[in-house]
Amino acid sequence: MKDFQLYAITGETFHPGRDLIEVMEEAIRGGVDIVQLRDKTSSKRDVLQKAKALRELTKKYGVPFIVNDHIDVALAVDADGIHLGQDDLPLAEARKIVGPDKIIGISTHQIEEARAAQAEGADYIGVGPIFETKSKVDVVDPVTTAYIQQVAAEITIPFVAIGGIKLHNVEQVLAAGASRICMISEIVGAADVKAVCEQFTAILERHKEEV
Ligand code: TZP
Ligand code: MG
Repeated sequence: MKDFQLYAITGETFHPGRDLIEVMEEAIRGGVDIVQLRDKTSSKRDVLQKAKALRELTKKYGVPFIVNDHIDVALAVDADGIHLGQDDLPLAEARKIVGPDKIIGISTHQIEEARAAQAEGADYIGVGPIFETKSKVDVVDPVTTAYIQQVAAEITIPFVAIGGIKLHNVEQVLAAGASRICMISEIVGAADVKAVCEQFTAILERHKEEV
């Protein structure tokens, strides 16, 4: 898969009154290089409509588009991949459905899950929640940056840190060994989405030069 560093997930509750596509376009223009549609409340039909619009947008900018949970929607709009949690369809079954070419990302909260995802052929893993987050209801306790260190030392597939990442704590995440970060609220809830993404991009680029 094409590598990425700044991953934005949708979260419409964080931008009331602002259009999803407008917000995500600003994020991409600020440096977001992979987008995920994550919608736990809308009807399948509404998820499909949003996925179609995001597919069009991401195609225009050449940015990979991932759908959370809804494998059928991902296939229907020809998304680049899907993202699954530990309670979703197991990776092997999901792979049978989407075929060899789609990206499959798996959320992990402990090293055993990371090892299993890698062994089963995940294209990338999510590592988190690093810090406290209000964006996920059933979330486990923060895994802290110690989990990033563990993954960085052992796992060879790409991993992305997630959960409570903000401009004020991102340096801790990068110092622990992450080179890809994923956010909902800090990006889509920003007053100036593009500017925040530009700041994260600059921090990521600076960090790349330092390591
Ligand atoms: N998975 C682990 S934490 C999280 C997800 C989807 C929520 C991240 O949102 P935020 O607002 O960046 O903390
Ligand atoms: Mg899920």
